[in-house]
Amino acid sequence: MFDKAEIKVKAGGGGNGAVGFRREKFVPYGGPDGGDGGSGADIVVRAEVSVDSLRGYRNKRSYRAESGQNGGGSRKHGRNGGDLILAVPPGTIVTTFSEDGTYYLLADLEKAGDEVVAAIGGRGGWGNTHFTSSTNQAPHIAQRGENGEERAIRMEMRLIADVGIIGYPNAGKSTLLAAASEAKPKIASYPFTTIEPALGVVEIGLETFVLAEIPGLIEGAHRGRGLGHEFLRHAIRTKILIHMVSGDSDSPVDDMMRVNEELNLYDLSLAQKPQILALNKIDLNEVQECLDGIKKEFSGTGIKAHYISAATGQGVPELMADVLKVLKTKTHGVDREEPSVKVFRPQPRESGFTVSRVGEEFVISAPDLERIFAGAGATPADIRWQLNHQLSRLGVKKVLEKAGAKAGDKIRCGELTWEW
Ligand SMILES: Nc1nc2c(ncn2[C@@H]2O[C@H](COP(=O)(O)OP(=O)(O)OP(=O)(O)O)[C@@H](O)[C@H]2O)c(=O)[nH]1
Ligand SMILES: [Mg+2]
Repeated sequence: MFDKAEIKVKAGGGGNGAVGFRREKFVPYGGPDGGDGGSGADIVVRAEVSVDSLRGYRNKRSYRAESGQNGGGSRKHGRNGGDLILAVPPGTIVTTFSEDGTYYLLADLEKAGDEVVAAIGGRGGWGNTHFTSSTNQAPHIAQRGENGEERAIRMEMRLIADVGIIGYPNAGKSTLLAAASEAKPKIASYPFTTIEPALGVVEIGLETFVLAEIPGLIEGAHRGRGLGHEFLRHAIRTKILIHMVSGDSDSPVDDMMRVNEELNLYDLSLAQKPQILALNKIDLNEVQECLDGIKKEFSGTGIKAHYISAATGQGVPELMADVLKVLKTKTHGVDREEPSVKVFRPQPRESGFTVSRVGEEFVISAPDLERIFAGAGATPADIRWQLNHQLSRLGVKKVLEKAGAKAGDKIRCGELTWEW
């Protein structure tokens, strides 16, 4: 079972704005009519019922969305790119990670229809019609489209089981799963037989629930020892836990407490899930002999336990009936209130600017301004005048003057350099 994928996504870039003028008889430049560029497409990760694994993302690791088209004359707006939808199974968690290895959560796509924009498409650039003013009727500048966002994302699918079986290796989790459902997990007398969560459907009369073996849980699992770290996240989705301890252990009560401590260290919500304790292997003579002592110890802790033999099936129907009873109280309680479909929206990008002095030049860094470019046929004087005009419009002029810029000083912004 494949339940994790790491991919690269790149949203579409915005189309460039156009520098264009209406053609009119005897007027060298009719009014400006350069259209805006179209927006680049977003990359959206969406949970869909028709998808049941992340397997498809194992081979293709890199995704690009369509770019927006450039604007044209006659105010023709460039076509927007169509969003690229990456379908994943419900229960997928999307995280993104930066180069320094920090992960942060983008979204938890719990149900079908939940979606998140994993990479935002670039905005289209403004055509020259946006740069007119009362004093400048023939702007020769336009704006390039923004680059599409590029990200590395990780998608992880959480199993959605109602009930998880936890416990040390060899406790008999697989044996119980096999006894209670049609599942046929591998059973063997050595630890770590099960290396991936195994699922089965338990039927009781007309009612069913999904039971999952959460394998590999040992001390230090929360720090990545054993396999526990890999799988504890699956347990987070379950509503209740069957905590299995082996009756032939030196101290079943200690085992139980140590596993609970692991849960606590991994995630508090896991530790707070209702647990049903199942002491296993009561068919063994050695367990029978000390069963009274074990029962006393457990009742001393106030915990109600089921005493079972997963191998012979003794006590298993009673255990499952009890599980179903607790499950029903959980399902009809607060957990039932399903929120409506969630759509995660990324933060809008920052605009704004900074001015710094680099040697003789004043350098303006401003995402929106840096994308301004000069159209063909513009004279340097035109450009200088128009750019300076834009700077004052955006309030950059004041900041430049404060920084000491005087007429004739060199200003640089993106690829353009001109005189103040
Ligand atoms: N006598 C007896 N043996 C059992 C019982 N339940 C499980 N076993 C044995 O205990 C061993 C481990 O059982 P599994 O079901 O593989 O245990 P597990 O908890 O799934 O172990 P891992 O997957 O390795 O973590 C096997 O040899 C089983 O046959 C039981 O009720 N009685
Ligand atoms: Mg197992």
